[in-house]
Amino acid sequence: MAGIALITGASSGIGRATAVALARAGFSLVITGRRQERLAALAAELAPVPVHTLTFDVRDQAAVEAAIGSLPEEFQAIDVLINNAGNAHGQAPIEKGDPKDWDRMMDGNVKGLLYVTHAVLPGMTARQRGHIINIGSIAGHEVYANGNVYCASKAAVAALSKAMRLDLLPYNIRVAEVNPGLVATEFSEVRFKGDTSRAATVYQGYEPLRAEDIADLIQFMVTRPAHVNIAEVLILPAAQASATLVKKEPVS
Ligand code: NDP
Ligand code: 8X3
Repeated sequence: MAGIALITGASSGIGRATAVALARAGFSLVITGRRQERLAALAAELAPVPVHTLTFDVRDQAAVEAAIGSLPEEFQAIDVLINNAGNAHGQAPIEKGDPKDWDRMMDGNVKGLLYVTHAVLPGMTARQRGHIINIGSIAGHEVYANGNVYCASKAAVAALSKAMRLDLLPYNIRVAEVNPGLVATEFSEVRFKGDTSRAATVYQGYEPLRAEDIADLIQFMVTRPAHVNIAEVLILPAAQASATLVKKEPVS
């Protein structure tokens, strides 16, 4: 067995694909999200790989602590933490933004990542080993118009990834940040609050990344020898050159 990996946001997109890839690579899994039925279906699909599901909202610190504290003994020694849960909510100029959306993004993408990390770290520091991969974004390194709070939340992930790498060095815990560009998942449906046709236009006229492309990268990163830390990666569709420059063909 390669170890135990806990993946947040495994009910969809990048987290789900990462669960599939790491199961194939020999990891036992703890998969988390709010949609229990999806997690249960994924666990059944991955059988006989040992998979434990945990249902919680990463914004609820008490729920995060209780869920991770409830892990059965055979899933407690987490080797790899993939801090993936997160979303954008809305895309509007700052003066028209909805503070409820701002809360969802800062509480989920930033504080949620911190809460999960806080719950997992005592075991990693005690064992003097671990590997944490934070899913940032190109948006955390390049602000774009109307991206304001989402970009800020991912800039915080970038700062926290660097800070965690410094602070956790004494414990032999590797910390890395993966920064995808455009990946076709449920991300835009969530951002545009269920407007599927608007969401679809984000991925039209070029070939976006697939969740499996990010999962491939993560699998590669977590299976490097213990002395190797691929600390920061920007991964883009070939048609994307920056947060806003995408070579699109006209859609007929
Ligand atoms: P999806 O919407 O497909 O998946 C998001 C996942 O996060 C779901 O499993 C969802 O689970 C979980 N999640 C969201 N909010 C919470 C919450 N409050 N509590 C618990 N779980 C939560 O999007 P992606 O797979 O694309 O997104 C995954 C990560 O990748 C995010 O951090 C996103 O910012 C980042 N990213 C995405 C890019 C893209 O273009 N798609 C590009 C760059 C980064 P559930 O709803 O069941 O709780
Ligand atoms: C998701 C990619 O460009 O929509 O982080 O911000 S983008």
